[in-house]
Amino acid sequence: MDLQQVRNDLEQRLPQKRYEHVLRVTEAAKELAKETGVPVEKAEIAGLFHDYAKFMDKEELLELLKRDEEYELYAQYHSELWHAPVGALLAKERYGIEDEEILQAIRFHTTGRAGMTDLEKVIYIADLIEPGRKFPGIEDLRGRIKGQSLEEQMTECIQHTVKFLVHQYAVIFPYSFDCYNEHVRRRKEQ
Ligand code: DGI
Ligand code: FE
Ligand code: FE
Repeated sequence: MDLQQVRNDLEQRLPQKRYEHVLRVTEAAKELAKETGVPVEKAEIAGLFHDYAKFMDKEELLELLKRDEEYELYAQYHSELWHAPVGALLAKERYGIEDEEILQAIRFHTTGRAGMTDLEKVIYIADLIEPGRKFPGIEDLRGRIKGQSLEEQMTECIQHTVKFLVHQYAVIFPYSFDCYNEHVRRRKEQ
């Protein structure tokens, strides 16, 4: 796969700030992958494609989503979530990415899920904490996950997201809760 071509396509497709976010997520994901024994090449591809479908029209996203086996589920939730499964679909169709692990990492980068692979966690965490992210509590979150295992980092990150969503009375996608519950259960077992 010609990753330079992918970067050029992304630069054309996305607003500059979003493109820069994608590059920072990719770098953060490669670094975290290296630290945790996850294939760096896969992290790079998943990182580059994770927001591929961001900034498509809601109508276009919904049209593509209709071909997804979980269309009925996603259609009931906020359109902000749709770019993740649609990104995986387009990575497969337009770029011939067949690696299921990479496709799942793109698909679940927004919500997480129960039973995430290490690659999925790497992309989820990198997306949340890349150096350009500025939200209240980010410094605290970065501090808490520093030097922790991938599992611990993911627990902190999904807790942060669920807390943030609850705080704004957002409707929460069931997989986000599944992810949170699984991680908190595991922590209590330890
Ligand atoms: O695409 P990004 O901005 O880089 O980040 P993202 O894909 O992780 O998240 C996109 C948005 O989706 C972000 O504002 C948080 C929101 N989100 C994540 N999980 C849920 C959610 N929104 C709702 N309503 N429900 C969720 O479960
Ligand atoms: Fe995203
Ligand atoms: Fe992102």
